[in-house]
Amino acid sequence: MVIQLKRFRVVFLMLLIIVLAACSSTNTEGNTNSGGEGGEASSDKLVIGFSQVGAESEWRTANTKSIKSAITDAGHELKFSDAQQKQENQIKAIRSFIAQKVDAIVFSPVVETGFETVLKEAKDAGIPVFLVDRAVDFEDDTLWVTFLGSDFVEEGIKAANWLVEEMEGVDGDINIVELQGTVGSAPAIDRKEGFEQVMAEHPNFRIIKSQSGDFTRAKGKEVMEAFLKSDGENIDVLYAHNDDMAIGAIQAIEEYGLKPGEDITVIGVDAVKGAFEAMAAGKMNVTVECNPLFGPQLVELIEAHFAGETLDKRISVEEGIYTMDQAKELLPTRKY
Ligand code: GYE
Repeated sequence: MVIQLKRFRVVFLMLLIIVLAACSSTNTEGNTNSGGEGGEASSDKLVIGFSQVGAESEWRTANTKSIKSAITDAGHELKFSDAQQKQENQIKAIRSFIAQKVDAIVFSPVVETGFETVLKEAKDAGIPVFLVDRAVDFEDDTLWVTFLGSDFVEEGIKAANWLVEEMEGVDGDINIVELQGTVGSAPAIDRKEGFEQVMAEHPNFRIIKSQSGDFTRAKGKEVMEAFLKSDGENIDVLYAHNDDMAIGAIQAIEEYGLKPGEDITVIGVDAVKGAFEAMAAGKMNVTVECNPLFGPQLVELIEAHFAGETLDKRISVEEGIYTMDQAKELLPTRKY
């Protein structure tokens, strides 16, 4: 009886060891897109494909640099693709990453919709997708592991709250022109929505013109020229969805013969160095921070996923708001 029991124990222990070994080998070899459940290959050296939006702004340049160097500094291999703000280029890039059997895809979608099919292809190939900076607007949230980026609605709210406070005591209507970001992109949709939410409670603030400047300086200048042509002296405020468009518009305002920062209050978003320079020169009034330097945080998340951790579906970057009077002091400390 005793001998039998001992034998049983030995057999049981052996079985346990086999089961445990099998489990750990599925953990290192399995390559399924677990949509946040982790349990993938070890993070020793990963091949990561990064599909970036483009090179349209100072923000984007800083973001690309931060992500690229965080990936390579951590010893991973990077495959990079710049979509030049075109959705079809991003779809092609993702398909090519799938064909090359990368371990993970980092993806900043230029617009919110129209990527379901290609992300489904990545999921079917067992490749986890990490959304960065811009979110998507579709139901199936198993198509990506996590989203890492800013709260753009909150940025619009911050810009509007600053303006309401700044204009306190001013009688009559306040006429605002708005330079929107890329049509259909998350930051353009959300920065508009957040700003309008606050404005809805203040009927004397009127958005008299609103058009896309595609997040670039050149387009920002061009559209501002058109605004000035039709509304000229009536414009009190410019709300630009990013600093680059605000900087382009500042040039248009000067060429028109008005003083940006004085005759027209200029609001931007991003808090890039160019905005601090414009504020230090008295030409821009405020910028809402949108921090692009999340490369190291992203790599930590990718590695955590491959180590089997479950990640939240949305992870936010913390940021502030900066005004003209702080610009000279803060300019030397800005990292992007
Ligand atoms: O604000 C703008 C860039 O998606 C947050 O894209 C990003 C935006 C940023 O072109 O400058």
